Amino acid sequence: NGSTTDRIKILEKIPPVANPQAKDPAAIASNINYHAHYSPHFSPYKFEPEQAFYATAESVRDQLIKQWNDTYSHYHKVNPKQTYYLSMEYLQGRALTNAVGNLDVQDAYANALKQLGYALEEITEQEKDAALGNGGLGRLASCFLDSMATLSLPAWGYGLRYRYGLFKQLMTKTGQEEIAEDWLEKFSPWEIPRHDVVFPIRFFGQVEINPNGSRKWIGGEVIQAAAYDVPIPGYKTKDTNSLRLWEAKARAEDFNLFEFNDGKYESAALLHSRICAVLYPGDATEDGKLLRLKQQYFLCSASLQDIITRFKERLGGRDKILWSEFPSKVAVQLNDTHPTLSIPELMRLLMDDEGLGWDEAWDITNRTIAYTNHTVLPEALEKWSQTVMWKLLPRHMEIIEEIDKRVRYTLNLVNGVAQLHSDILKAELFSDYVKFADNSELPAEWESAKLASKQQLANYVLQVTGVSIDPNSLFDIQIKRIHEYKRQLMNIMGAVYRYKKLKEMSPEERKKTTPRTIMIGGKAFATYTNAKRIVKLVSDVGAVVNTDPEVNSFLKIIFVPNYNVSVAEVLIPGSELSQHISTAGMEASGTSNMKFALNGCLIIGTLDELMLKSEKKLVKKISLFLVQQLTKFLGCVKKESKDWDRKKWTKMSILSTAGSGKFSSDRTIGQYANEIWKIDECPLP
Ligand code: B1H
Repeated sequence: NGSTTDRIKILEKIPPVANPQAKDPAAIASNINYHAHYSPHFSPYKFEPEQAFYATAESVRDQLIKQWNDTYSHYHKVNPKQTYYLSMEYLQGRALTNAVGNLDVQDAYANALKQLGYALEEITEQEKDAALGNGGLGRLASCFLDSMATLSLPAWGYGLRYRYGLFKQLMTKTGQEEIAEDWLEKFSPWEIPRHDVVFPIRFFGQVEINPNGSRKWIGGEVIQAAAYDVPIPGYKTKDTNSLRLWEAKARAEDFNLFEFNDGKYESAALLHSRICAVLYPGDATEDGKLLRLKQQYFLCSASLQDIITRFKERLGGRDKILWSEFPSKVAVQLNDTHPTLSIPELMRLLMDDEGLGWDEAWDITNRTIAYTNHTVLPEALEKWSQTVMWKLLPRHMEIIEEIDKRVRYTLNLVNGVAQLHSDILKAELFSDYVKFADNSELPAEWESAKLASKQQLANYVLQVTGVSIDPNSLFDIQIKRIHEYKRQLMNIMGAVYRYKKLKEMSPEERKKTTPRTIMIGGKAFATYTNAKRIVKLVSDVGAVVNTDPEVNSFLKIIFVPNYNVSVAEVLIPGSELSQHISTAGMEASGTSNMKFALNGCLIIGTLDELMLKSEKKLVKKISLFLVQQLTKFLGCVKKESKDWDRKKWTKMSILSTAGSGKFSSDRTIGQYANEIWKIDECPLP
């Protein structure tokens, strides 16, 4: 915590040396200092935590760039079948923490920064989360990228470079307030603009029919998709893949200077360049906006043009293109329906640009593209009127109608994100874990690790809410987007019930209960009134309970503001019990449940298998009936608090972690690679 002058003095003692492959702490410190001097983004003579973050990030990027380039050349040479993951959302979180962890240089960097007068944690905290997604679907995409690199799979992600990601949630007296999150405000040290990778994207216009019967989409408005690449390092591997994010740009020739001089600043070209301005902050909400459709088409068209270009580049000098080879070189995975325009777009590119016939193009498209479904909520199925579609994408509508005509009666297999696994814990596998759980030293070490994480979480809660919580109380957590079907309302009603019961008890009776801290966090879609009322209710209930001296050493209720990836990284390790209580049949899988379980947290969840008839009816109509199951929920909560005993908890916690291997995204991606994409690993030699 030195002063500005102290920091500059330290810096002056360390020689700035450009050394991209620096390994030992002293050399790394010199490389960080080099970036502070020679990659300047700030006024000179400053080395505050912010400047130190950018210099450190650039030093880590140095480490990544060589293996990133090597990976690219290696794929180019070997020309393996490659997967392309298309997603409208990625929730990457903080890249610096992830990169030093994956490169296994955490200690070296911590040490180097110590020489520069900083703690690594202080520096990593400077980074803004890249929040280009809403919730589980976006975070899953990011976990998948991580696993693809970790498993040395030739696989890239494609997405959009939104200027504004998911909003920042501020808690005020009136509840949630949304603040624009400008993650690119300064700049991102992790993205590399590829000025040589640019594709035209057309909107509107009309279909021209040639004398030979072939069709061509012409006219309308054309903008440009420009590529920005983000390196994706794998864990303990040299393979470094790419997340390619597209940015919309107006073409210089479309920028009408005369109009601009006439005061018409809103020219079509300028309007279109706003396509990537903002992420749609809806999570499973209905959205019929034209801009969203444009965003989706923009992602599909740019990515497929890029994929086809790479396919041609890798023909290895052969001038004849064998299109039948395309599916043995390319697999495209669609993250939910959002990028489904990829299907008619690939058909259009193959037929209209490459001259293939329908049957061949359809066969290639079928063998190339796969789709994952993430939800059964009807309001999440985006719909656009045919009028809008015909206007914006006339050629695609022709193709879509033809596909509809041809496949209307065939049943397609789709891929979901969950399966009810009855054989998760095989008896023999289990018995080994039980020996561990009963081992005399492990439970004590386990408990002290959990307590340390709880202490960190308590510090964080104090810092962001001003409320002090007891690390020895039971930490009971529910964090996810706020939605009626996720039943945060039932959880907070349970907390109110708990409060009332405590109030009725004598001081002696109270002392016999397990002190508990209930934490709820999540963002509500800005126009989702009921969700915002739930946020307000949780924070109001907390204000009453936390200031009631009679009970507040037995119960605290916290609304954790601005839930995002880096907040999750503090909350999940510190959890002992977590709530996954969506109405039966509504949650495709949930993903934080798996992260909690992996971190030794016990979970309360809805058992979809036992969906009751009465509840099935409820599913059809999400409304305030949502708390009908409160009595049942409280029964479950009561049982769990009566049974609470530390020894038993620890054993269950160890078994929970031990049984979580199945839920690693490495396992998921391994299976996708074998069963769907049919790709092999392609590790750097
Ligand atoms: C999930 C979405 C989603 N499913 C529409 N669907 C969106 C739909 O902005 N939109 O329009 C955004 C997101 N998100 C989640 O995916 C499911 O609710 C979870 O149950 C599932 O675990 C997760 C990952 O598969």
